[in-house]
Amino acid sequence: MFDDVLSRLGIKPLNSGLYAGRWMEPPGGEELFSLNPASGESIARVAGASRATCDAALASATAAFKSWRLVPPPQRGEVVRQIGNALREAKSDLGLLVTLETGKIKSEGLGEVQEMIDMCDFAVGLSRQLYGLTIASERPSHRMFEQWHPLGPSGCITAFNFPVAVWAWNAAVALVCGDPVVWKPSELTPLTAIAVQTIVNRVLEPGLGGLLNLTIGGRDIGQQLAADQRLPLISATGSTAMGRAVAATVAQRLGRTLLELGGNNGLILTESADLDLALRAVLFAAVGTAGQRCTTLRRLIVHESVADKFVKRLAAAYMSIQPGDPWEDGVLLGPLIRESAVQQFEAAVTEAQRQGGALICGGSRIKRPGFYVQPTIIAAHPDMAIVQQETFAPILYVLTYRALDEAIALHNNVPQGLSSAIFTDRFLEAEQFLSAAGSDCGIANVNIGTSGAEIGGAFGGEKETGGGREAGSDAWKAYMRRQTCTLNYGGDLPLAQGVKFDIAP
Ligand code: UN1
Repeated sequence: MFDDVLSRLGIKPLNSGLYAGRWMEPPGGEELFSLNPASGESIARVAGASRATCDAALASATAAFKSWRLVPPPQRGEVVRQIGNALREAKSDLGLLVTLETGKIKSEGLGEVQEMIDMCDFAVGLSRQLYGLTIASERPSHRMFEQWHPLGPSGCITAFNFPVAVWAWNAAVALVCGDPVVWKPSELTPLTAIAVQTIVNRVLEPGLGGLLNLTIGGRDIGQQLAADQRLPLISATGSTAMGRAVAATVAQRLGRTLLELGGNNGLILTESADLDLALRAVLFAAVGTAGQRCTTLRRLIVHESVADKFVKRLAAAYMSIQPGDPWEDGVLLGPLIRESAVQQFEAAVTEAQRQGGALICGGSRIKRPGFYVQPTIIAAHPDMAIVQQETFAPILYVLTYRALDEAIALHNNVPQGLSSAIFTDRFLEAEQFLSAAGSDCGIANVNIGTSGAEIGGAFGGEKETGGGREAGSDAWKAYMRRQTCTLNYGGDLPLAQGVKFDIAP
């Protein structure tokens, strides 16, 4: 049904999963199947990377670094500008492939490619703004400043749920910073990665083919990247368990990590909130992408005076959402990524009820082909252990509160710290939420849901979310090394801190 789109994106029935300056056939690793989660059927097969061919990708990036680091940053930006244009041309095809392979709805698939394009535009601007500071020296006739140099090839490990945007967050910035990239996408979404590689190759080949490399495989390939000294930076997005393993390996060799891990995002709904606005925000944040964003709303902390009224309206809205094929216009609910995700959803619903939660709506698998589940609301209480966990599915736990202090304490009382929101018309409440004693997350919103951040701001979070920041602000600094330089243009050699070290004349 989508053969034309697949062929325009260079997807064949069997594809090489290894690009190391050129496609390697066969790449020697295990074979993977890409499934359409809306039907459970195979889309195409991918031959994965082996240890040896993954090494070829590392060697390709290492060789490319030698010359790329010397290209002036605005010229590097020019290459990223061309990649952005190639993505613009491919937007509708690539967006559809994202939908086919992840099950996210059409407008979200297209939105994801738009996020890549936005990242390229951002990085082009950045290529002329890799600023260092000038620092006042305490010594006469001395000048002190800092400059930023390319760090080296970077490893980029991405998750299934944003299979291409998160690569763009990293790759577009890494490239203007002077760093080639070795990408290990999720083995659940290999085709979108292959399509992206094919699109960027139109710009990079011949000549710059070693800058962006691809190595598709499982955990062992991720660990190979994490362990390799040639990659001074590993940027990894995924579960907290994955991040812990990657961080431990990279720390062992004293490398740098940029981690974007689990979220358990909360929204405080106050008495004064605009409930219509809040309803729309909660729906998108909790049900959008079938609950499979790291920014998905998982905990609604609602003032007891509005709880019944709001939750009743929310449940009615939940029940009006019909599942459908995610590529059809107007569909809002697509599938989860795999059968195992449905099982985790079912186990979490059962466990939440065992711990004292009350099912308000949803709770079951939807009987149709593919991996669909009902968007689910569960009335919870704060000491339910499951509320502390991230289940990658559309389950929303509802908690109630009386005083804002209590709501903020409830909000912060989880191990993760990615995204957060408050809905209020009161200035004092909004400011309290944004204060140092307020939300402890990397992202804090007022009258906006927890998901759907735009690029430009630094994205990431605290605690078990891993502390990394990408996609905006000064996140580029993670991809460069800082050098502090002091120049003496006088005839004396004054020492800092007034130290004297003169030999007798
Ligand atoms: C993710 O789920 O890993 O803010 C990233 C958002 C998106 C990015 C999500 N722009 O929801």
